[in-house]
Amino acid sequence: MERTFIAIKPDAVQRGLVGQIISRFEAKGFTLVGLKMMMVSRELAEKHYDVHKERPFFNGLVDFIISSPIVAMVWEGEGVVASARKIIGATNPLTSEPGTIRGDYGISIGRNLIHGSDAIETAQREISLWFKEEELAIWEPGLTKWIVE
Ligand code: DAT
Ligand code: MG
Repeated sequence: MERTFIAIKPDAVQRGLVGQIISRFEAKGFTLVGLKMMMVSRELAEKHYDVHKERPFFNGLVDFIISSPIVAMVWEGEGVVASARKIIGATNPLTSEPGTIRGDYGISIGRNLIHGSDAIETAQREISLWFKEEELAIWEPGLTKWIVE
């Protein structure tokens, strides 16, 4: 089953948006299989954002991610990688559609509330970077037959 890595960033945790953000993925019908609140080490943040290491915003981004706790999650479901990106919205919250998380709650690209893997291969890399296999729950919600035909 397809899985994606989602992180609620420090700004959203500080603003008390954890519950509302988790609710959106639950309400959509995806399954939560991993969840932990944590302070992120600089090493992990740098590995996670490795593709951006040459970009001018890299150091500020890493400083931001390690500045305060985040909530790391793994969500499961058919098409979850692309669908979660739509639920999250465009990178710059000023251009994200209303109805998306970034479109509803943000105005600044450097405070865009949430991370979601951008492709299936990226999701696999990120899930194994952030979670040990035994931290993930393998379960099928009883509601699945009412959500997936
Ligand atoms: P996304 O998080 O939508 O996948 P990304 O992978 O291009 O976006 O960039 C990772 C994060 O880096 C993004 O969520 C916020 C930050 N970022 C991206 N572009 C930026 C910019 N031009 N200025 C400041 N921060 C930026
Ligand atoms: Mg990205």
